[in-house]
This record gives sequence, C-alpha cells and structure tokens, in this order.
Amino acid sequence: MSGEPYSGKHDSARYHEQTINRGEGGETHQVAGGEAPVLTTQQGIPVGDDQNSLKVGDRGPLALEDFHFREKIFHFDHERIPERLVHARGFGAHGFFEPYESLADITKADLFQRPGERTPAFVRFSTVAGNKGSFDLARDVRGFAVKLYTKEGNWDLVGNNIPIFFIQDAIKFPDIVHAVKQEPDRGFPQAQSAHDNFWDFVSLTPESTAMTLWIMSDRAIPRSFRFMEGFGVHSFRFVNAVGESTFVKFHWKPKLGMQSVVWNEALKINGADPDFHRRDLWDAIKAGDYPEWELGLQLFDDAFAERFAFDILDPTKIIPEEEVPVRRVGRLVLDRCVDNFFAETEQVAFCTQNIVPGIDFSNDPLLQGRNFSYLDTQLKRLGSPNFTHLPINAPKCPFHTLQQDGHMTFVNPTGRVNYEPNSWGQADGGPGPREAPDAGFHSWPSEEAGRKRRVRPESFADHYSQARQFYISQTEVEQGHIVQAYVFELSKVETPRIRARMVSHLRNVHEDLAKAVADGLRLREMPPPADAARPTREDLPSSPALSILLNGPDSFHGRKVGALVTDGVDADLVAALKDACEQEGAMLKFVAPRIGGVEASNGTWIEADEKIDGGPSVVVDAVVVLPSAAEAALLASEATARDFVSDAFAHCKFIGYGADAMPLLEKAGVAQELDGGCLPLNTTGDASAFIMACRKLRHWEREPKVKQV
Ligand code: HDD
Repeated sequence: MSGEPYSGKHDSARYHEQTINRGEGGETHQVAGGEAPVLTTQQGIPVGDDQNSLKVGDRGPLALEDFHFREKIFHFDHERIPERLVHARGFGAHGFFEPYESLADITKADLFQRPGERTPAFVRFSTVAGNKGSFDLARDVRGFAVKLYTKEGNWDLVGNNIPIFFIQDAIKFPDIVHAVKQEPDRGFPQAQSAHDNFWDFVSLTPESTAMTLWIMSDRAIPRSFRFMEGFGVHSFRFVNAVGESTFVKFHWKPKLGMQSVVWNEALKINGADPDFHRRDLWDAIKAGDYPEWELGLQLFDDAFAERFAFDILDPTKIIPEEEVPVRRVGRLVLDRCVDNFFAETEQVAFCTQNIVPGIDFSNDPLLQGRNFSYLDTQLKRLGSPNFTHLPINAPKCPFHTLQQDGHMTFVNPTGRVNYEPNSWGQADGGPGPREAPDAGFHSWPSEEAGRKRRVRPESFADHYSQARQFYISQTEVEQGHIVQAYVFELSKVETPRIRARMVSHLRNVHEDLAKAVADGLRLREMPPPADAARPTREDLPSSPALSILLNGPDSFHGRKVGALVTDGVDADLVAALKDACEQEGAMLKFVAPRIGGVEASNGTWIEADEKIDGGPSVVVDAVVVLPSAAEAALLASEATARDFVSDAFAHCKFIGYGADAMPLLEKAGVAQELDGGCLPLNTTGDASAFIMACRKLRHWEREPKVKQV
C-alpha cells in the first residue's frame, strides 16, 4: 500500500480547528460558538494529535514511548470502581433543608436552631437489588439517602421509602441481600424479587412478613421519586442543650403527594424508558419545578416507648401516625442537578454513623450493625480512607482533624502539629486543634447493662399484627394490587412448596389476603397457618396514613399529559390544553407520527417531543388523543397509536379525546367502554375541565373492568 497517510479526522473536526490562540489560561481554539480549551494530558501537556497512536512507519508497530496513548488507555482501564453492593442504581441531586421553627427545646442540632436558615443537602435515591445498569421501575424498596452539610459536620440520614425493614438484626443482612439479588449460579434474575431464593428466604423468616406486604404494595413501584415518602426507619434520639433526650422517628413527606404506577405499566415503562425515574427528576429540576419534601418528626418519650404495643427498637415495626402524630418542622428542596454523575452521585458516601451534636443513635440492633457496615463499604468502594476528602463528601464547615496521609490524600494538617495533646503555640506552627468539652459531640449517657448473649428480645416476637394493620389500612383498590403482586411474584417461583409456605404466613396476616393469593396461584390445598411465636392481634385499628390513595395530591401539579396529535390538529384546543396545564403546573408533551412535528389547523407548527413508539402512554399520567379528520383513519391503523390508547385505558388513566378520535378509539377496543374517565374535548373549555378531572390521577372505578383475572 502506498500514498499519503490519512489523518483519521472527520471533516467537521477540521472545520472546528480554525484559529489557535495562546491566552493566559493556556492555548485555546476558536470553534463555532466561542473558545474551546486545548486538549492536554493529565500533566497539562498540549496534545497535538488525539486520533492516531505513535507508530513506526505508517502501518505500525506502536511505539511504547507514546505517553499520551499510554496515559489515555491506562486511565480508561481504571475508570470503574466497584458498584454499591446494594443500592447500586441511584440518582442524586443537590438542594437544601430549611426549618420552619426552632427546635432548640428538643435538640441542639445546629441545623434546627434558626427558622429559615438553609443547610446544603445532597440526596441520592436508589433501587436496592438491581445492578447499576438495571431499570428504574423494578418492584423494590427505594433508597432515600440524605446528606446534610450542617455547620457542625455532616449528618447522613440514610433512609428508604418504606418505614420498616426485612430483618431485625444486622447479622441477617448478607442473607437477605444474597437472597434477593441474582441467584449465584446463574447470575439472574436481576432487579427483582420474583424468584425462588428471595421467597424461600422470606418465607423461612417470619419477621420479614410485614415487609413483604409493603413491597407487594404500590409503594414499591413509585411513579416518581418526587411522589414518594422517605423514612429514617429506626428510632433515633434528639438531645437538647441541657442533655435531655427525646426519641424521634424521621419522615419525609412529598409536597406533591404520593403516587404510584400499576404493575403492568411498570413492566412496560422499563422497556420504554429504563431511566424513567432519573429522567423525571432531572427534567423537573431543569424545568425549575423543584421537588420538595417536608421533614416530619414523630417525637416520643420513654413512657410512650414503655406502653407502646411493640418495641420501638424493632425496625420491622412502625409507630402509627394516628398514635404519635407527625410534626412537620421544615422542608427539603432539590434545586440543582449534579455537574458530573460519577464525581457526585457515584462517589457520594453515606454513613449512618455520621451524626451531629444533638442527634444520637438508639439501640436498634439493625442501626447498630449499619454503623459498622457503611464506613467499611466506602473504603472498599472508594479505595482509600480519604474518601472524605472528595468534594461531595467533605464537610462544608471548617474541619481540623489530625488524621493524615494514606492513599489520595489531598488535605493534611499544616504545620508541626499532628498529634494531641501537644504544647505547640503560634510561633511553633501551632496551636493544633483542641477538643471542645462543651460544644463537642458526646454520646447520650444511657444506662446499659446485661449479660452478653446472642438473643432476639422477646418484645420483637410479634411478626404478623402490624402486617395485618397495614393490609386493613389500604383501600380496596390497593388491597387488590397487593394480592396481584403476591400472585405475580409467587408465580415466578418454580418450587411449589415455597409458594405454599408463603401463603401459610399470609394466613396469619389476613384470611382474605391468603385466600385471594392462594386462589390466584391456584393452590389446590390451603396450607395450614405458619407457626407463630405470638397470635396475631386483630384489634389494631386501620391507619389511613399507610394508604397511598388516601394521601394523593390535590392537584395535577408535576404530572405529565401526553397529547397524540396529527397534522390538522385543532390549534385552539391545543392552546387551551397548554394553558390549562401551565396553570396547573403540569407538563404537556406532544406525541406525533414523526418527530419533526405536525402542522396545526391554523398553520402553526407544533414540535413533537416524541415519535409515537418512543413516547408510549405509560410514561405520562394522562392522555389526550387529537387526530384531525383527515388523519384519523391513518392513525387508527398504526399499532403503536392503538397501544397508546389501550394501555392508557388499561392503566386507568384519564383519556381526553377530540371530535375525530373515534376510529382510533374503536380500533384500540375502548370505544364501547368509554366511562367517566374518558372525556370528550370538543371545545376549548373542555381542556381545563379535563385537567381538573386528572387531579384524581386515575379512574380507579375502571379497574374491575380491565383486571378480571
Ligand atoms: Fe443499607 C447502602 C438504606 C440496612 C449496609 N442502605 C444503603 C443505601 C441506602 C440504605 C439508602 C444507599 C446509600 C447511597 O445512596 O449511597 N439500609 C438502608 C436502610 C436500612 C438498611 C433504610 C434499614 C433500615 N444496610 C442495612 C444493613 C446493612 C446495610 C442492616 C448492613 C449491616 N447499605 C449497606 C451497605 C451500603 C448500603 C452495604 C451499600 C453501599 C453503601 O452502603 O454505601 O453498607
């Protein structure tokens, strides 16, 4: 072969290389739209050619002296760190916490002292079981981890969107995690609990029963991180300036109310948009519609702890809000996306042990075990005890530690002082930091005594009463979803005796639930109730706070309408819909046969947000179908358009339809079934009526019609 060597560059790359300019900040290139910095190596050496490795002759071999090539590939080879063992898939954002009132009477924690004063925060939401590259709408617990950069150090409240846990003692954590994650021989299924190992473990672990009700409920398939609650789970302590302690449980209440999807919708969302939750949070923050949660506190004293029906140290139990009301004391707002996913969301390291003066642990055995695990795992994941130096993890208040050196140190004490006590003064490069006997952190001096034993306290022994309470607190629709979820999951279990064993636990929870699940599984014989350490209490009252549907929003704010439009769409109706959505704080997304958009009836152009098959109705909260008369038949013959309508109908969504939508509704099989959730849009006035109807989120009355089996 012969001829001039080829540069390897695309013409557009040459186009950008117009002028080279040496300024104070180093060499820069003029490119379309401004100046771009010169590409350098890690050492700052300007790179002359990033397209070709250094070769002997035109056709190789490569020269080992090519330091740019070696550095580039070396760095690339080391780009990954171990993913989190659990909660691998997550998404974070920055924001702040702001108290409404001073809580000085109950805690000296600095962030609760001054109403309106903002404390920077970083929140990472996650799924638990799936790997980093799994999908967002797995049926799973969601992590809700909050790092608060207070003036007295970082406080990490590492919670979930479910207020209880699977196990009572941290020593069982590796077992539950092994059981739920992919099975070790085959490496699947991932991001789901619907397999033998998970149900084998929980059906052999009665303390998990209540948690299985929560994860079979719609709590485990939230519509958005923005529409879910968060919980610190354990009982903690608040301590005030005079050393008095109050027990506290932490809650995060979403300002936009709670909302979940239905399971069939979740399955389809995972195909249509595996990044559904992260995209939703990103879009909302980028649009300036900042998600917000109120911090709620359940405060109680030793006397309450003594008389409460369950042990306040048992992490498989809640304290019903009706028994200890949730006091809303401040708000958490997320108003900034990360600049770099890896640097911030991946490298953020939450540790339950990070608490500040004014907050303390309780003896919850799960919490005590967590306090070891988090610090340990960060060392493995981030590779150095100096992970605290990373900007996302470092405190934002002054800090003076005598800990030094180690891999990747980039802050060290200056001067001569690296131990204490020491007697060095200013002139000697000191004085070094000193302890603060009054203001510093002191553990609350609880009295502890007892024989050293491996035991589970007697007061943790009732595993079914609160599971029953959760079940009877749900609306009929929600109870139906719980039954369907057990049936779905256990139908994926290949071993019949595991299915039956789980039903035997459900018999201790509620006979109706057990019967419905057994029937859904077509168990030919009802198993006897599982042995129970304590009989189930049937006197616990229902707790309306546990239902999602009873705690939904009162507006359609933050939700999305998908409008299926064609050329010739009624321009006035579109304008009215836009207006109604804007007024409500909802988003209107246009879905069209082609991504370029459509020409409306008055000749204006509407840009499409999605082509029909890329924007199925599962990714929005309500739909409107507005084909023009000329395009109606064509649209009706398009399978993805028919799915758009039939899925919206099956998922009980509100459907608005224009004068020419009938051919499509007929082909989608819903024309004969139109109900109160299907609203004609003939005049512009109908648009605002439609958005108002959507405030109910779903037309649940339809569900019995679309879910017979
Ligand atoms: Fe955990 C991560 C929440 C029990 C051990 N956990 C992790 C995260 C959340 C929770 C939200 C992700 C943090 C992030 O976004 O980086 N974990 C909980 C809750 C629990 C709980 C609410 C029970 C009430 N966890 C728990 C136990 C242990 C762990 C009992 C071990 C004894 N958890 C870990 C861990 C992880 C973790 C292995 C994995 C990645 C990480 O810590 O940073 O240490």
